[in-house]
Amino acid sequence: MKKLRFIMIGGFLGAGKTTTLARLARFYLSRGQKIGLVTNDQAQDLVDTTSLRAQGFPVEEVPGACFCCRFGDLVGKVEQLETSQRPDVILAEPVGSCTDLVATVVQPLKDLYGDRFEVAPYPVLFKPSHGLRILKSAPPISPPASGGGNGGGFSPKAAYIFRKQLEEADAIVLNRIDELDAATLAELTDLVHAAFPGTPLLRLSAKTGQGFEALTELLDQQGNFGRKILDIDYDVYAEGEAELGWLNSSIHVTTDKPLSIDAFLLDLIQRLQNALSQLGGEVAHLKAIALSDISFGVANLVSSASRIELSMPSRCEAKEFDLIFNARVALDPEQIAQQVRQTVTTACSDHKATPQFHTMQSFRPGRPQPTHRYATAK
Ligand SMILES: Nc1nc2c(ncn2[C@@H]2O[C@H](COP(=O)(O)OP(=O)(O)OP(=O)(O)O)[C@@H](O)[C@H]2O)c(=O)[nH]1
Ligand SMILES: [Mg+2]
Repeated sequence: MKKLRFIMIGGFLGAGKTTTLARLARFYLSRGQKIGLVTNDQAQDLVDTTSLRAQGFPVEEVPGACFCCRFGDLVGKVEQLETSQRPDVILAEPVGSCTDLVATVVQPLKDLYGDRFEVAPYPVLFKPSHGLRILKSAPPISPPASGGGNGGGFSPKAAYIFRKQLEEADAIVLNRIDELDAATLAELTDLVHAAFPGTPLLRLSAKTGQGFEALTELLDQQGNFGRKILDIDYDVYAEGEAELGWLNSSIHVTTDKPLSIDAFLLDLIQRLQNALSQLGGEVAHLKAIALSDISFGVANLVSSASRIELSMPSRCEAKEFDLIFNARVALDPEQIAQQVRQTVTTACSDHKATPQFHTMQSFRPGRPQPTHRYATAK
């Protein structure tokens, strides 16, 4: 029986994983292969699951904790996709604050399910907006002492996660090259080579497709990949993750007159960017999807200093839509929840709309407790 190809794309929050997976999904479909996607988050109401489904892809979600802590659920969701889609390729997106995935996901998949799954090389996306600042700062004493140092807007412990994610990659994929000038690209290339010597570096724009062929060639490779077991301090990892406030919320919005979904989304994220920057919380990723009967739109902000992007314009007006909102910000989750509630309420009022809050979960991610952890590579 032909084995199912399992592809996981890592990278920090907002690095471009979902954009890359959607491009890969379209690529494999165009090659005549069937696909299934698995998303993952600390909680339910995930923008990525909704947006990938809205794009027409078959998606299963593992909510509640990262793949490593819900390994059985990950396998269960892959099996569900096997039954419903008969896929040739599974595309999986781990939580962007999660690391140690080689020891806790890749190795167990190879060892326990090697007769059924064929695990592809593990690429990790590099996010320039935070990565440049993190790699430019002095290399951390590993693990970092609390306080001091430059975490690229985050604490040194959150920056520790960023570095560890790249350390376990079979290849580092420098994303967003469409936005980088030649000097920055050269600087980032040097910084990555210096920090992770020996790891192949690919350059990609998940948005435009530039450099995409090198990624698909890498993912097609056979060989003994996924063997970089991290030397990692779980206390620092857990503390770094817990410094990020998490919020997932779903809201139903109604108006008397049709409202431009795109203008509303942009305005909402803009207001939140302003409110959060006043509180001093570095944004890892703010994302919102609005779904009406006829279309959907997605807006994103990937760092406090970045420009807001309408990554998927809806180009429609609607009198009613569902809004799913996800925030990952280095701030007290209670404060994020308060800001989101207040901002959605005032934005709706200014747009003569009425919000109905269905769910709002805000928390700090709990300590990762992997189902399996392989200390050495098989
Ligand atoms: N300019 C540019 N923008 C990109 C590129 N790749 C992703 N983006 C944008 O970056 C934002 C975040 O992309 P996502 O694919 O959602 O990132 P992610 O890693 O899945 O984020 P999380 O799931 O929250 O960790 C979106 O606005 C994308 O449109 C790229 O190559 N170039
Ligand atoms: Mg994503």
